[in-house]
Amino acid sequence: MQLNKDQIRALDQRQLDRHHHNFTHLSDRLAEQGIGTDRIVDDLAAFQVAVPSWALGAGGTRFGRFSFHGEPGNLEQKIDDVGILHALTQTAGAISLHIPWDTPTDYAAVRERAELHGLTFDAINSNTFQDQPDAEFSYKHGSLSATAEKSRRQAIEHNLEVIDIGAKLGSKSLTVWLADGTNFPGQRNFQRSLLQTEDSLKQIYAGMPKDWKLFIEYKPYEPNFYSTVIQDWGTSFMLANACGDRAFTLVDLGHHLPNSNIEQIVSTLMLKGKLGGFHFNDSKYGDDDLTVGSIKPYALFLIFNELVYGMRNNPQNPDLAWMIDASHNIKDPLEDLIQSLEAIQEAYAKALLIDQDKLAAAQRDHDVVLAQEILQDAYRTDVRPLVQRARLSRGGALDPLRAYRSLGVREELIRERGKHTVATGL
Ligand SMILES: [Mn+2]
Repeated sequence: MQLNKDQIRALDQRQLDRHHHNFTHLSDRLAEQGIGTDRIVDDLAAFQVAVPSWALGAGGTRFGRFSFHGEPGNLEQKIDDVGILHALTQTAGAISLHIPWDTPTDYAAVRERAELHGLTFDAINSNTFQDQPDAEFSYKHGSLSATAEKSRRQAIEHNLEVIDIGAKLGSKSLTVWLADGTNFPGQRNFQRSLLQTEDSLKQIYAGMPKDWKLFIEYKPYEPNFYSTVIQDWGTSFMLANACGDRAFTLVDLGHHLPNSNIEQIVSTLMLKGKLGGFHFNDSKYGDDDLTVGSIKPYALFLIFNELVYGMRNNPQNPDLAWMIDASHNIKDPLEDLIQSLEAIQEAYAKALLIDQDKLAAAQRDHDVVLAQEILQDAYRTDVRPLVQRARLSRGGALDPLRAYRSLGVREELIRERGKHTVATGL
């Protein structure tokens, strides 16, 4: 299924007057504060977030999985789903593949399908957190950190193979997330595990094409509950430094202990030029993988404030690879992703409203109250007309969720694919 711009434009006609009214009202108000909207709209229109191939079906927990009808049954259909998201939102211009769940069989066909939807292939993801049916050696006791040389070798080879697959699709980066860790004190030696991991990552890094980047993701716990080999940003940062200039830390919003100051982590990494990728989601307790902005929208805004500051002031940091890493247990995955994309754009727009010069002056004057007011004034602004204008400028829908429903996308997908398809993934 593919949506075309005419369908979307026709749907938007009735809402256009209201949008113009709201946009004019907001830009007049912002102009009074000396804030121009042109650049903000351009920045929003240029902001593209990758959708992972494993997030298009129903997610699950270890207790169960409730299938969603019309799920994509193969990689081509997953690309179609991201194409639908991109047509509506104009913000999901890339897909991030997971190997082996989505190993292409016909590369030319897969590339062509993505091109048809205007999609590129972003960071590719390896998987050493579960054993594959045809695997010779097990990852039960670790992969890149494994004491068993054969398991470790297999994990390194797998990552090198993932790089080859990504290269054939036009990806330029590999994301490594390790489940390696222990459940009980004494189970393994911390230093040996870390050294093995560093050595494995260096071998993978050496196997990347020269224009590729390596993203090292961290997570404090789960699936192991006593220790994780790469448990925090410091460990990831250290490993990235050990690998070289093209290795970076990847921040996943859900991969922190409760109340961690993620905006400060982002700030430090960008200062050091080592923030490579960013995974969006939201959480209440742990790695809950909930819809972006559904639980802590103010924290998301504060993180975006640091990201915007870094993007403007830290040329030493590369352009970031943005991705939504969420799981959709009870909502239609496409509706959930539309909500996430909207939340990301809103938080970004609000951060772009912050007058950084005024903020710097307030900080210099130790005017704590004013500094807080500057942030909160931006946060309290209803920026949706700006986000709409950015989407409109690229041919997206004014209201993607409404368009998704009134175009009957899910119904059409169920007609095409049937009720009982199950997408590979988490
Ligand atoms: Mn992630």
